[in-house]
Amino acid sequence: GKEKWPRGEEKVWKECMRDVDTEVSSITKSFVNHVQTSLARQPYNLDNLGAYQAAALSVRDNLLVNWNETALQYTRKAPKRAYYLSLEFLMGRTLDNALLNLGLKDQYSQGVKKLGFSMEDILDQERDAALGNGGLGRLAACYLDSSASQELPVWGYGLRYKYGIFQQLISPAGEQLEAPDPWLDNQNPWELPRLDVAYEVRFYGHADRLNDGTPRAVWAGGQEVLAVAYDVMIPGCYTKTTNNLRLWESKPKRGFDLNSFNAGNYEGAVESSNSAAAITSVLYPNDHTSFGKELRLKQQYFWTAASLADILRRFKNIGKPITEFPDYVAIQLNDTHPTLAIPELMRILIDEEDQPWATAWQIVTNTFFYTNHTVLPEALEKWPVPLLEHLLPRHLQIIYDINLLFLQSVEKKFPGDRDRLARMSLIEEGFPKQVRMAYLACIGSRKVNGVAELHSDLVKTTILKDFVEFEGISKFGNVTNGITPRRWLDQCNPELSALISTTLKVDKAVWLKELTRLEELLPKTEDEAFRKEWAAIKQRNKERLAHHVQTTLGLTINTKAMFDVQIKRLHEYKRQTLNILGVIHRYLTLKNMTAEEKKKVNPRVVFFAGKAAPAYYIAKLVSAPSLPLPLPLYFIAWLTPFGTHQTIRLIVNVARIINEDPDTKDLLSLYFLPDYSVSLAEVLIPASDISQHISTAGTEASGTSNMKFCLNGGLLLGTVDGANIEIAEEVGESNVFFFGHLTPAVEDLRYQHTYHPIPIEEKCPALANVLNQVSAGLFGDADVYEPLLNTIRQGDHYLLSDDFDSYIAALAMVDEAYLDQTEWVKKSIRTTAKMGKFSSDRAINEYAESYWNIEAQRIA
Ligand code: 9GP
Repeated sequence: GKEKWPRGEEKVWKECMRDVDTEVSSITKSFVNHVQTSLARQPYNLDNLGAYQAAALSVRDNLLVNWNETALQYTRKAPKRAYYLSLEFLMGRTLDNALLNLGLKDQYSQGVKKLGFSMEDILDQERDAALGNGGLGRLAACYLDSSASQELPVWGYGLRYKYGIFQQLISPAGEQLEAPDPWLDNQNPWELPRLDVAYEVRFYGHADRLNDGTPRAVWAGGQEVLAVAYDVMIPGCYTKTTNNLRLWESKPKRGFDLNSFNAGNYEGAVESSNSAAAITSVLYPNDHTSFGKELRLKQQYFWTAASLADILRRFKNIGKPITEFPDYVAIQLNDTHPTLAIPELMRILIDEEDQPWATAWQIVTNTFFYTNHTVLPEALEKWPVPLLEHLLPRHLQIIYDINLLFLQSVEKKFPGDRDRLARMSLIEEGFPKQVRMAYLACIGSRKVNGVAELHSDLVKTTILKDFVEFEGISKFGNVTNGITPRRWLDQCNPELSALISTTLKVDKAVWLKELTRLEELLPKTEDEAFRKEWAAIKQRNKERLAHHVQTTLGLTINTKAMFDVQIKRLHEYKRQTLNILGVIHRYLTLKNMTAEEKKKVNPRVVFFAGKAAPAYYIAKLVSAPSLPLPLPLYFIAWLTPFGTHQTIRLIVNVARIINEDPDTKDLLSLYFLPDYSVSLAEVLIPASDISQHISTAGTEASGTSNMKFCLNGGLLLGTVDGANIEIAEEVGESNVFFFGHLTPAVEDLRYQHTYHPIPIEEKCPALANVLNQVSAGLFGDADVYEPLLNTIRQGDHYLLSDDFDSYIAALAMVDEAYLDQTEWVKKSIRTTAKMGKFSSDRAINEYAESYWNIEAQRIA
């Protein structure tokens, strides 16, 4: 018979189960309880960190009430669920977000005040959860917030890295130094260790086909590692729905090897335990570069295998036949990183569930969905066949089988087209042969999408062109990225959020989930009092940023100036170099101006922040000259991140000179803010007047910070690229500042650079002059910058010399527009008002409806 539930007296259980605390008195009580018991501390020695921990634990109790309820209802109703597999979740801080989503920020602020603390100080104690590099990981975090807010049954799966993205320090000379990010050192109140949820994951060993008329094989031997679950609660905004982000930690299957220990081999005894723990020790700090490192492949398999085992176990509890798997499960592959899930599910279905090949393939190709986030060739993942064979021998067999059947069907459709077969093969010929993960993700998925219109078109016409011809266009779509307005407006810009609620005469609980209602702000562009209030909020946000810089770096910023911001990962294609060369051009121009002319100039403060991929030892400036010289210089810039390190160095050294120059310092200053993070972005974005998104056309898949700035009323200066294009469509081209060549021109220009180069002095004298000044040592360290400058003088893969003049012209248009403050503020209001499309709620609903086929579940 079925076990009685609950055990004991149901009445007693029910009486004791708590609800969410909403009264200030119960909030203070739970806070003090946690101080007393969970933290074992006394009221008289409680510091801000302790207060943060107590507040967090108390909020967590509330989240858990909803989280349990959500899990229970999902289990009872067994709706189709979606799983978002991402190697990165760039969550940032949690406390403020949780308080706002629960609608309890005011009550908690009052509560902690009664106990002698300020909410601001408490919030400031929290460390960012920085388990991501940039846009891709932050997008995953926004999608979790939107899934919960839209009451969609979506779980995230990722890795619990011991060290997140490195901390960036900038030496006085402008070098980026990297320190590890021990974010778990103070304990993490937001995670729940689930030591009971653990799976064994195998590596290495050997795979033997049974050859018994079935496709089955046995994979045995090698190393087994344990994946242990840590759950992170994801609260929706003003709803009970609280979803889960499950992060895996690697552990040795056995603590240590007793045989080695007994034989006196002490190092050997702990070796396997160390190598198991290493798998989830650190986030790879490169986006847009695939390195083919064994540890990275281990991370990918460890995570996909554990996640699939967990998803399968949950599916099996429903008691349906395995062929119905895709009716209950949709799995989203965030970039190619989780592509091994495709052969892994094949392996499980064939070797463990004893399914015929065709049935297994049918299940797989109805379960997975693949999002591509870049078309940059150096970012497209390829794994060397020998490495795969060594680490995952059974998976390589399966990949070969998938490839064989796939190429047979291509041959059938395009008989005799050998070139096509070679182009489309999952295996790239060469030394060594490599597996093309994007192709595997594509053919193993039900649908494929890019992340903005232009990018999705490029995916279809470039990297996956053959696959579109073979599989038909309907498999390929677009879901333009989005951002959560909870964190990126309500939380980071509370004054603007409050003004919007008053103006719209509706509670933020409504418009934050129906962001197109911002359009109702449009008539207010004509209301002078409103414009004044709008401008005053921007000004106070600028002062808040200045205060932050003053207290953290001891620098004083001119808050009367226009704030011009470029914050993102450093990368050649994002062209921070173009920006700093533009700053130098402005400086040189100012130096040549008369006092009279200067009076007409509007002061400008330029901010940069962002991390460069660590150079480790290969690409530090010392070793750069020893690189193989026959390679074109731009290619070296791809292979090694030294270019971006030099850009940081140039920014820092230019800042040092111009911020001290009495001729210009009131009109132009420049700051590189170290250690860019989600929390820093929350202070920078609301303070920006203009932000720069200036990638070479066709290289930035979408960009999402562009959306954040615009939502906060900052105007956009950018190229016709990624989501900039759709932002301009929404807000109107007259409200953005566009420049530069368009995507279709890029290839021709690159061809010209290679085969008909024009000396830069001829092609772009203004840029040549700037480069020559740097070479002449105006900012010191002339030799140091030479390789960077030469990538522009020769090759110029990212077309700085083609776009420089129009960039300078666009900057001048920004200056001009800013002089008319009334018009500027109107543009700013219009921009915010038209950003509704870019809510991640819209994006996640598109995935839910057109891709995953899942429905919202009301948690009563
Ligand atoms: O470079 C893209 C960025 O443009 C996009 O906004 C983000 C989220 O879709 O993904 C980035 N891609 C990667 O980080 C690596 O593919």
